[in-house]
Amino acid sequence: MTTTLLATLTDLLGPDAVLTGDDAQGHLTDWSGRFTGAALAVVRPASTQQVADVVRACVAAAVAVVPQGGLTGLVGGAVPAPGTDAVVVSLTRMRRIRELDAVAGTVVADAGVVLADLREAVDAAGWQFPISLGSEGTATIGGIVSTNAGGTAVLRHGMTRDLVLGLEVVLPDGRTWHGLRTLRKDNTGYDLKQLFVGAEGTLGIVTAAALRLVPATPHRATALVALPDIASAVDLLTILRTHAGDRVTAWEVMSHTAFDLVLTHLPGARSPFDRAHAWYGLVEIAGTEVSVTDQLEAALGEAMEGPATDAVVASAGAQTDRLWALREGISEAQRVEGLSIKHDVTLPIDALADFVEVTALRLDEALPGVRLVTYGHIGDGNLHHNLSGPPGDDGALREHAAQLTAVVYDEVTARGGSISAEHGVGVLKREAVARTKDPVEIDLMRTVKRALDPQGMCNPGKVIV
Ligand code: 2HG
Ligand code: ZN
Repeated sequence: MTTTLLATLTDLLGPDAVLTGDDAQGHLTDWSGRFTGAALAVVRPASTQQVADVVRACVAAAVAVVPQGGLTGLVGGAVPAPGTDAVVVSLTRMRRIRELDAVAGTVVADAGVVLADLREAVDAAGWQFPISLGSEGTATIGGIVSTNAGGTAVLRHGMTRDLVLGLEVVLPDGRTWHGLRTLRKDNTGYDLKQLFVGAEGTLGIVTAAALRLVPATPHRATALVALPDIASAVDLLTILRTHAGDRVTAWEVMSHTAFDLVLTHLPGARSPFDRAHAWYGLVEIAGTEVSVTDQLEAALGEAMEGPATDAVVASAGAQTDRLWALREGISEAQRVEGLSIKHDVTLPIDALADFVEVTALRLDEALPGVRLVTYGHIGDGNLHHNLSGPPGDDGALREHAAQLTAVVYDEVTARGGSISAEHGVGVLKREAVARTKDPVEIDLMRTVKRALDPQGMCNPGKVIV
């Protein structure tokens, strides 16, 4: 059966687009290195028609498909789950921007278009696509839609979900739903596109998306702020909003542990401060007027009388990039440091300080010396409350991982938070989600999955168990 399926796929796509053995390896481990799967083959279709042909061939052979973008999701959503005999469908050859409407402010792009390429094309047309990720040079449009990606500008512009106007999806039975409408208003029944956003490929394969753009904000003012604690970061958000309203585009926070890892591992990284601080915040205010810099300076002037202990405003584009590199380098720096246990969580903003304090104590009790690498999108209540082992002792971290994660999830749930803020569920969190979500919600999710994919053809073993 397998040989027949491989022959059929080769007939459909050509030999260069069907990878097996060593050629497939690059598609079977995600960016974090933590998730590796095995596949019958990795296929690289070049069109929606070819994706549909692949799905139909796999359905006929009763072999599941695993859709794949840039492999930067970090929860194991885009490599086959352990024990599945699947065909990986990489969308990365489908990289055409089909249409960019500079009057309406919409773009239609293939699933394999790299996010940074889309952002560049949109910028050139005088608009902005505001999903901004450290991984945007690799992440794809199909991937960000399928995972409902967040990033650093959610505070102002929302998650990917808020920017999707329409989708084209190859369904688990091989039919194609041509839902690429760019209408702002369409109230003709269930909002089907939203089912596929964040479904991580478990309900079908997103092959293209119609996206809403936002007006360009050519003037950006950026500062790195030193803070004594996380409560001060929350207070500062209020001050920033008083001065700049919805022009506050990013408000990111980093613990000194996270910041120091970047200084250690990112070539050329340097702190702009002459001494170390407990916490750091990165703020960006953006708009169409030059006055964004005045607004930032006025806000920081007020902050220096209260929550902030020091601040540096970027004076030029190059310095802005250097400050952002300190924030966006954390994930990579933690990877270079060794094993990391990731907790991408969200809480009500006023619960963050207590959450950080209580978990720090409980985690250190569970594994003395464990390092809390806390950072994230504090404006959204979203922390990456990640752990690194005691220096040189990844073994202890591996051994205690389940217990440590239970502590974090426990404290998140007790405060009405969510155990996955922006990276989704994949294989990493499927059991925890099934355990912690309202049983009615889980039941509805299973009902939707059964209705759209009764044979379990699309990305088995992900999201729901
Ligand atoms: C970030 O905010 C990303 O930098 C990555 O969401 C988070 O690596 C991580 O845990
Ligand atoms: Zn993040």
